Amino acid sequence: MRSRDPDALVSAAVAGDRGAVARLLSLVERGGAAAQEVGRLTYPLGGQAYSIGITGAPGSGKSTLTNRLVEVVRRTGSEVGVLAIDPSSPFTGGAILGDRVRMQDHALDAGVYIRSMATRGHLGGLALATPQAIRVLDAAGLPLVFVETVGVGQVEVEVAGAADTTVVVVNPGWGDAVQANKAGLLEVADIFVINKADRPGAQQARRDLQEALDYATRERHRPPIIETVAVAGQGVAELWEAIEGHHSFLASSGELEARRARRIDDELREIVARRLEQRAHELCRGEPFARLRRAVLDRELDPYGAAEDILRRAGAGRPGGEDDQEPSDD
Ligand SMILES: Nc1nc2c(ncn2[C@@H]2O[C@H](COP(=O)(O)OP(=O)(O)O)[C@@H](O)[C@H]2O)c(=O)[nH]1
Ligand SMILES: [Mg+2]
Repeated sequence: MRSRDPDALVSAAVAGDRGAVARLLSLVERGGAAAQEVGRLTYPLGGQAYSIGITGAPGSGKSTLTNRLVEVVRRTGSEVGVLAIDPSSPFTGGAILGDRVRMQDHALDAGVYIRSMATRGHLGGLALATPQAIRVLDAAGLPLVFVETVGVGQVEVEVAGAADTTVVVVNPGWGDAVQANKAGLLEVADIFVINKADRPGAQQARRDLQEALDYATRERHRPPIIETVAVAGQGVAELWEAIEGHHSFLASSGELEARRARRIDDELREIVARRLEQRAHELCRGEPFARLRRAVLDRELDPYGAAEDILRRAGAGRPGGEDDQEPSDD
């Protein structure tokens, strides 16, 4: 199956051709019209997959843990997909390779599909490419998808939080990072893992987390804290139980649907925002734009007036439309 035609690739992927899945993910990774076409074709076929985000600092043991979780899941007979999202520049090829090597435990298992993904070139980057990639695996019939992301920046945390269940991995002695990432990571964590529990400080890390969670008084499932030694497989079965427990909780409380609806809201807003941003760049160049800039520089027009002019010509009025009227004085 050498075709690059999205239609043919999707049919092949649905029929179980993993090479076609790989090529679809490459199209998603590259972005543009072909990626959009992949999304259009795969979306109606999906809706079955459950996604699990694994996030944490670089080196916290996400890949090792994911690898072990895949082992546990495979024992239940379920097929599984793994996406290792690499948010960084082309220069971190080594890190991607590292994940690939580690994941080679499963290289001969046809029930496991593993892929590292960079998202350069995708309009909207990680935040928009990741759900599209999950949809490819969903359409290909993989019922479970692990998504490994580095939980450092705002965008990465958002990506991690876009899974059905989000696992945040910390290490003993991670106190500083807890402080630094507190807001973002506490917000998205459904389950905390203290990995490398073979090292000193695991109890302190647990107390730190518990205290931080006490402050985050929100009406929701309080994230359980699981200790693991991923290199030895310790605690991994408990972690999988916690993931399944969270899944059941979401499904039975109706929160899974609510969550997915909120994610669609976020995604739609993001797509529209990216499109408008792109449109803004297109509108703010060329001859008519240069003339307006001249007028502003010559103080014939103020910047807002010039922007109105540009937007009017683009067929976009003021944001808020009729509601956006000045308050009257009476
Ligand atoms: N001592 C110890 N080392 C671990 C454990 N889990 C992972 N590591 C090691 O930590 C390093 C980083 O692990 P990796 O899974 O690549 O982390 P990632 O960057 O978060 O994906 C590797 O050298 C692992 O062997 C653990 O539970 N205990
Ligand atoms: Mg990794």
